[in-house]
Amino acid sequence: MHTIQNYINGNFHDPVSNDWIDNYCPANGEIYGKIPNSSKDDVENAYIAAQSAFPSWSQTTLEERSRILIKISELIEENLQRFAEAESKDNGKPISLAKVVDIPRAASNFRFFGNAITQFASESHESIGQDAVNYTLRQPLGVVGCISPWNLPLYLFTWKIAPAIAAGNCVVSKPSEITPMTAYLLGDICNQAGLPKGVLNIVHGLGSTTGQAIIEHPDIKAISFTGGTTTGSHIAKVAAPMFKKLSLELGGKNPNIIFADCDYNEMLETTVLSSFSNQGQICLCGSRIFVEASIYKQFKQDFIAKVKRLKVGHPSEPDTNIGALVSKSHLEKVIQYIEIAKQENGTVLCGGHEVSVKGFENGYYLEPTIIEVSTDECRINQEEVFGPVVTIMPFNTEDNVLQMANKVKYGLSATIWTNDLKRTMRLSNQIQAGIVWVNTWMMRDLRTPFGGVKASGVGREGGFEALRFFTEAKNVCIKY
Ligand code: TXE
Repeated sequence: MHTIQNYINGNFHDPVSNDWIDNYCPANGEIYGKIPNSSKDDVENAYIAAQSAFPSWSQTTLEERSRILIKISELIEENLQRFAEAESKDNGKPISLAKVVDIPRAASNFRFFGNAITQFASESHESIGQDAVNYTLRQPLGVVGCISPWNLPLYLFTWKIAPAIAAGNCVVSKPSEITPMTAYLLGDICNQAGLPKGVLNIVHGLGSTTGQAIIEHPDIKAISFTGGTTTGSHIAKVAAPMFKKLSLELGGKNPNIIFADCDYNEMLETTVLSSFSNQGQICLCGSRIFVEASIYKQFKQDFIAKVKRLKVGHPSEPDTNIGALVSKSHLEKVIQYIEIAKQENGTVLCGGHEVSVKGFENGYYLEPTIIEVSTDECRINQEEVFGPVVTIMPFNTEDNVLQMANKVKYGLSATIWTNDLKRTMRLSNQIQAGIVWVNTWMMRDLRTPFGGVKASGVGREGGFEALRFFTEAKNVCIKY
């Protein structure tokens, strides 16, 4: 059993109230540790530490900030195995995935923003004929709040923290209570890298207690949040009357649109990944697959055959493709959606059942599941399941598939498979999404804007967008 503590002002602390919650291992369903359920008092202590660190950190040279961020990145890389094991144990994801995606990406986030801040520039406007010049200052906000989810724990936690710190802010952060471990380990790394005390504070606990205390705090100037749409909407209601800056990256129900003229084999390989990577628990997964009618039968046959070969197993086995879902309640939610689909006349083409992994019978395992639907309007096609479940259905025309692609409340990402350039341009322009991938999926360049439209959120992360979010623009006008 291990005990996770809050990281406040560079030190590790028990929660003031001595209130704890259990930490579960999804691979075997056992409690393997406890984490603080931090109260308002802990958040206040974190705030005070952050506020005290701000005057000095905001005046620290960009070179020095950059050096420290890059050092954090290097230390994460040096501890790759340890971090990957911790992430896999906490989340249930295959350790092989954590080693090549989650942890390297967390390191890249620090390296990227460590470099980006040295290139972040603002505008100057010469007011010709008025003997004046205007320039823009981009100043850090002060103390900001970062709240992250459980699906890509360290990856998404650092995606927020790195730009916040790089821009000169001090942070009160909360990882998901379901997957707190790697954020906890990060505290020690920050100390080793020489990050000054109080620049980053990590408080653990439930959304309704610790998270709520962060979003309600009157002096926390901005909230960067990734998580469910319902939670995002609640955060907006609480934070908006206090005029906090908000960046909300929420759910998705992303279309994967496959035309007959695509590179078939590449599409098939990638579609397996875009459907089931991380047990389908990525907001960018393509959970609604639309296939042009002329290749539908072939696709259905090949896709089922490939998915049946995926191995559901213990996350630490090197050949495991699908690990455990993150929690018992999440597993139950996903199973319930499969039942709803059946009631709505969906046909389960493969999967649909829990898996009992030998020796780990109480783990939260589920077969990768393909459901054929005859209408795009059923609940399984409209609501975010966030598990290893995709729907497939044929389409006849570009107009028809565009309409179906856009007829959901979400608008995070979309994938299009075609070799027709004009069609690519038409669809990319008209699809309601923040990110469109053509002939690929999840290819990321950290300079690009990242975020969604409609119920998938507001604001953009990534590159200079993130640095703009974490700074306030101030215009200075000088008459000479
Ligand atoms: O997320 P929550 P949940 C979707 C997915 C999933 C659903 C619910 O469909 O099934 O959301 O998941 C914190 N004030 N996504 O309930 O609650 C919480 O502690 C402040 C999509 O697990 O949104 C955690 O740190 N914070 C998604 C974070 O919010 C609060 C990733 C996210 O948890 C809070 C995860 C409050 N009142 C789930 N309540 C994506 N977009 O990638 C909760 N939190």
